[in-house]
Amino acid sequence: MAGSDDATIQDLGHESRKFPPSAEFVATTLVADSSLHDEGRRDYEGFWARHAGELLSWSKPWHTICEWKLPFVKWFIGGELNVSYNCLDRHVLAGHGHKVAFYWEGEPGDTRVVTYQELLDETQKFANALRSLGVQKGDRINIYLPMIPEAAVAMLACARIGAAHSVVFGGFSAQALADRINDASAKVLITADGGWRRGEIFPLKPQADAAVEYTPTIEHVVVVRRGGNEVAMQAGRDHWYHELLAQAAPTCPAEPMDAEQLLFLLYTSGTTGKPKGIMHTTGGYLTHVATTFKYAFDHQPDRDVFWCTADVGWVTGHSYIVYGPLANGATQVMYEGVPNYPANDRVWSLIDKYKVTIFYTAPTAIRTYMKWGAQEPAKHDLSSLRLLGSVGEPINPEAWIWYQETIGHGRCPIIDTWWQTETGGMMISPLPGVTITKPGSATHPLPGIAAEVVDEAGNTITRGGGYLTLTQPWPGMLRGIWGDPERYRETYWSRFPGRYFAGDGAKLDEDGYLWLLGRVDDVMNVSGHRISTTEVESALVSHPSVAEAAVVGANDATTGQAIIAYVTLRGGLSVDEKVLRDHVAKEIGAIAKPKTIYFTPDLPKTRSGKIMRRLLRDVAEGRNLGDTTTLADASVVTELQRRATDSPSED
Ligand code: 7RM
Repeated sequence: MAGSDDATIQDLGHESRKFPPSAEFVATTLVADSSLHDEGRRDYEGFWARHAGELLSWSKPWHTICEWKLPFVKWFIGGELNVSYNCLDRHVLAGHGHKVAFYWEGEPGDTRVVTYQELLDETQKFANALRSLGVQKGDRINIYLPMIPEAAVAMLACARIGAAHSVVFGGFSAQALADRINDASAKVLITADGGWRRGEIFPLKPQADAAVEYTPTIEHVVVVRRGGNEVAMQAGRDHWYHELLAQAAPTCPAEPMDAEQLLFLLYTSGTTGKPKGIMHTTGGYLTHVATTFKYAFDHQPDRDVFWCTADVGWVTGHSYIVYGPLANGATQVMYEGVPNYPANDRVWSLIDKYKVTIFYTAPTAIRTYMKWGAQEPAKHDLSSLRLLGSVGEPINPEAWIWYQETIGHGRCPIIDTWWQTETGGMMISPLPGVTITKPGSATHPLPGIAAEVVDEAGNTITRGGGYLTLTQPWPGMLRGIWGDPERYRETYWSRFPGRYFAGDGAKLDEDGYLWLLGRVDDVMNVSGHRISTTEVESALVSHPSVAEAAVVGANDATTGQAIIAYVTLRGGLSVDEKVLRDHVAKEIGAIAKPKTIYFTPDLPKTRSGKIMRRLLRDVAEGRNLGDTTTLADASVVTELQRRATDSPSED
């Protein structure tokens, strides 16, 4: 039996399919050779400095590229720039004012086309409006909005005048909003009457009102009219966005900001305790997201229409809807609602309608589309697509292959992009014109990024499973946790001295490819074997009847932990529990065979779509559930708890 002290994480999965980019893709890609990777390896500071200079406009040059006093970093010291100028003004000044920034589509089907000129005009007015409410450089502003263009305007207006924004996802409760406002001591809250979701209005202003009861620092509330639902407006405190804009002066010159000026806070809940306000600053962050947007998506401004399905409330929306794409002058689709309104083919109909060329979504969404069936995408012409991306969780090889064949028709490279709120932008991903991809592997660090897998003792390993660490600073790196430098050091820099570690397991295969293995808190220990949830889940999902699976280790008297699986089947299919257990044994070995499999129509997920294994462990071990408010649908676990007390195989 392997001792659990020196055991890292076992390497069970095997996936040998390889996909080089097609000759057709390579013919027009931005990068088709190893030059970027080589440059980044030779001199990572020089690599990022070159892109900072080439992709952004600076009003004052930096004197020092990078100052690294572990664990605190500064990039482009002495340099000045304005993020909103870089995302708007310079494109308009270059003659691209008529270019579409957003093809916006509301859930009910209403549409707006917003050009760069219009986005700049509205941002300037709203920046003036914020100033008229007393907002000054250095203040914090909360944003609590649906997916509407005003969300981007609000973020860019803050950036224009040097106020830091803190966006809270519109699906979060009044309590969650109040906690985040109070932690940041925000002065203004920007919200809407309501937005559309699943064919109905979800009210936001009443939630905002309930939050503001407990937030003494909020002086003003700005309300965008979107839902048209009746709302109460408190005189002196609450203001309609459109009324403020009507009174605002049309020009607001972009103020130069220090490269290390705080651009935003974004709260992540982490596994325990109070949410952390992750801090991102100006010059390094924009360099990171602009560079990765351009090269990982192979973005070419005169041919591409980009669609990222994330919400602006998550880091993916900040980096790859607002800052990365707009800094590159991209044309995007922005969609307000759910993917199954009015029917299960809404996403594919939007790709067809707007001729989307680059599509970026999450594995949880892909597995849901698989469950809904291939007939849905088949109703639409998806031939405009040339590149597909994935983010948020490990993508199982089976889902990867479905994405590649059924959505990409074998034509589109897939980039599986690993990164975190804390990293600001992508870290590990294929370069689509260069990397030979393997289904389920995020492949290699991007140019200018360095990662290593280490064992329990922190020694670098070159083969097998362990802990993913980052070994040199990068420009989009978090600058800290708002108000808590000690927690910053403790959370990210203490487990492996000198290395950044934020909780993910990973393995290196015989070709040096990285495979993400999920959060290390989720790793199971069965008879001393440390088994990753990701590999068992991928084995389950590789069975033709399985759409989605979550596995957890539950206390077991004989084996320490036993593997318990929760499985969702593809539409209309059924399968015997034993067949699935044997399938896992055949795919990755008898040690990984689930002891029990529960069939369930849904899995508990966070509101950003990540499977909540901690809750499933609580269910499996018969514990009372703690806080379930961060769940997308809390009824799922109640149902699972009920079933856990029944006989599992009767489902
Ligand atoms: C962008 C985002 C971060 C955590 C991260 C991982 C997981 C994200 C991938 C992934 C495997 C991926 N930010 N994760 N992308 N795991 N492959 N391509 O999701 O802060 O919300 O989450 O998400 O565990 O640590 S996040």
